[in-house]
Amino acid sequence: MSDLLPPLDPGTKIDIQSLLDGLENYRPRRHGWTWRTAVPNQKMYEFTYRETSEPLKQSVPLPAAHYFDNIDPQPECVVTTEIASGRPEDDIRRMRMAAWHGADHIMVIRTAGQSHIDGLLEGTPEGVGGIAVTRKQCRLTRRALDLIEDEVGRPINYHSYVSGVAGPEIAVMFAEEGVNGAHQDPQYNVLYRNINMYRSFVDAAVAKHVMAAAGILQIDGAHNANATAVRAWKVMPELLVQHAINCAYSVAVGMPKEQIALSTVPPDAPPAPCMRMDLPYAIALRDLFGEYKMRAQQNTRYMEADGREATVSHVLNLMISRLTSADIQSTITPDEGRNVPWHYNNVAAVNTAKQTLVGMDGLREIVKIDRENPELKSRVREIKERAVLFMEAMLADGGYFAGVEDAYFVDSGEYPETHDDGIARDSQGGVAEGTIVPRAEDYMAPVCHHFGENHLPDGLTHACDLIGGCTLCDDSKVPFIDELDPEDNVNARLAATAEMRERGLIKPEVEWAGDGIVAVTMFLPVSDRVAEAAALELGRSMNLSDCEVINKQVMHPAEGTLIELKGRLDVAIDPGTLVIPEPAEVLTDEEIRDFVHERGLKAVAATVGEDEHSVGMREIIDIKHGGLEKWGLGVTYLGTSVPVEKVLDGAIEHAASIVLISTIITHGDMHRRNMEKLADLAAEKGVRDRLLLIAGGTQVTDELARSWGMDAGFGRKTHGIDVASFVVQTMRERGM
Ligand code: Z97
Repeated sequence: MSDLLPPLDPGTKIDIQSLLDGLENYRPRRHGWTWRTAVPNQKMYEFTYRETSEPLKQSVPLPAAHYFDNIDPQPECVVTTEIASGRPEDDIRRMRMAAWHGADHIMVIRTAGQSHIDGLLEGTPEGVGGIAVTRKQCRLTRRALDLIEDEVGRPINYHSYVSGVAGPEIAVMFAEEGVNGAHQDPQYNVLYRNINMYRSFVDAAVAKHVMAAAGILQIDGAHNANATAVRAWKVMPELLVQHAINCAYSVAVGMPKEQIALSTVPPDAPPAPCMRMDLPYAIALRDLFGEYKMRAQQNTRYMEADGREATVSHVLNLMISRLTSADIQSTITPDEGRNVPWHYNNVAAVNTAKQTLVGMDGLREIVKIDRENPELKSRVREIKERAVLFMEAMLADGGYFAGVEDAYFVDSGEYPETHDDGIARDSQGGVAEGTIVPRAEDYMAPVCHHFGENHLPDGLTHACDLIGGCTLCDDSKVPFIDELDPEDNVNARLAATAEMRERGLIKPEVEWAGDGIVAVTMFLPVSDRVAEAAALELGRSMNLSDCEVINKQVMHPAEGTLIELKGRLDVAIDPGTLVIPEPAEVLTDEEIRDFVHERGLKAVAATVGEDEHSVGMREIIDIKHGGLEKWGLGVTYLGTSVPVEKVLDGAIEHAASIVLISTIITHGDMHRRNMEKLADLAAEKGVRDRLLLIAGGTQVTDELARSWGMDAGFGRKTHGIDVASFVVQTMRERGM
């Protein structure tokens, strides 16, 4: 029944409509979590990697990869991206982008407070700050990911959250729809969503049991204490306790240890001396929970609106992952603080993880944590001791539930120190209090993977034989309900952008198709409050609506402020109206170098006439700027304001086959006259055929230069590689 659509074409956008067609019959082709396949000592280009996995079939390598044969090594751990556009149809497109950069664990962020919805939602309503997790949304996403994983050649784990009063129902739906990973931690419900504590643990037992059966990897919620606490570095002992409670409870209700991942986050960020504070914690955690998986989450507690700052914190976190361990490396868009989770910010975060992990490949072999360092040793021990004391005291005080009533958790004191500012919950209160119904003596549920007492008839091996199969055993029984809301649904939203898609119109976008949002970076030479007001005004003069300053940073209180502004640009471009120049072919460094060496190619270069401008020419020549010298080309630079005759004499004297002249000044058509003169002189002296005459300058175009007797002309934005490629290609063509 898994009617797969035709494979994705890298040159074509994913067709959401075709994913919706026949969705009611679509079944996921795979269940359960998939790890990457590690390839020890993998060889790529001239390098051997220690900690990489099978490469992607198709991907976008890091920008610098073109220096290294475009390799795109992937770390051995799973890399997460969190996607929160609020619309499934746009989430999917972003998932495809992220997968091409190396994400293979895709979390959809749920709409704010979905935990409070006490049943399964239907349809694909638009969410706020994330998406409403519904069956249709899950199925649509999994169907898209099935295509995307074929495109990149690597399984992709789809992840969501099993929490709230509807937790067990959601767990069953996830099992049915092939969701591969989920957060599940009853402590999250209790502390952050004020759901009754007993109900949360009863629900968790049922949900975890189902997740275990479906092979869904579980991530706990301990990191939320770090993200919530007033002083995040004080909760380290408590984090260990939270992990311990969820691990032990999960194992007790039947979850295999290899399906249990700890959500661990380095609690601090600079300007705190974070490595010295976070590393002992990471070590203590791994000492105690070595038999479980580690999901290394990035610190979000101290994330501001500056992408650069967040990226550095992320890199420091990644270093901890490399020095200790991480089975899953999480990423957060590097601008959570400004709440603009945009397509390219997801990609930026995934690239930060990929770049840093690959850059630190094998680091552990040569840089070892000094476990004997007295400060480290005592701190690791201290964190563990504080956690044990926490646990012992809580037990003495009546156990977990009593502890929560006593506000043991998320206190900003480092246990046993307390600041009495923890979260207290009433065991007789909270959402869904008093809703636990004891099972009757003869309770019986004819479904598989049911948690707890179930009085099945004697001799029955499969509970669901009584009803001819349950949805977890018989796929065809999985229900589907289509959109219920006539306005808030994916088809209606797609209809609103249909014309744009059909005509191929181009609108800027950060989040939703056709949203028109652009971000403008500007430096304003005034203080920050004035800069903010001025930026909004400037945005309006740029024809942007809904302008908002999303980041500002003082460069100096009086000298100026850096501003990042977002706004909406309601303009669409018809690609049919665009004049798109053919890209000049650029050769590889190796090809150029070989050609230059074989022939010992030489060039003379000069700024001609009465022209003293030499910067442009030097950029084309100098090795420092990626100029012609880079490939071993011998360039004799004759200087500025050189008469054309001298340039030609120089070429003959140095046996050069390439003549580069540069002219910026165009008064009286000087540039034309110089080029024509050079071409005429070369012909007169009988050397025209063995020379390539090339002219450059800000006003020069290839067309003009050729019409004035040159072999080529290069204008603004030319790089050495463009000239070098032209030289090699032309010499080959002409048999020079
Ligand atoms: C992460 N950045 O990667 P609601 N259960 C747990 C959670 O942590 C969450 C929910 C449920 C984070 C993920 C925040 N986590 C984002 C343990 C949410 C979701 O529907 O928002 O109440 O629950 O871990």
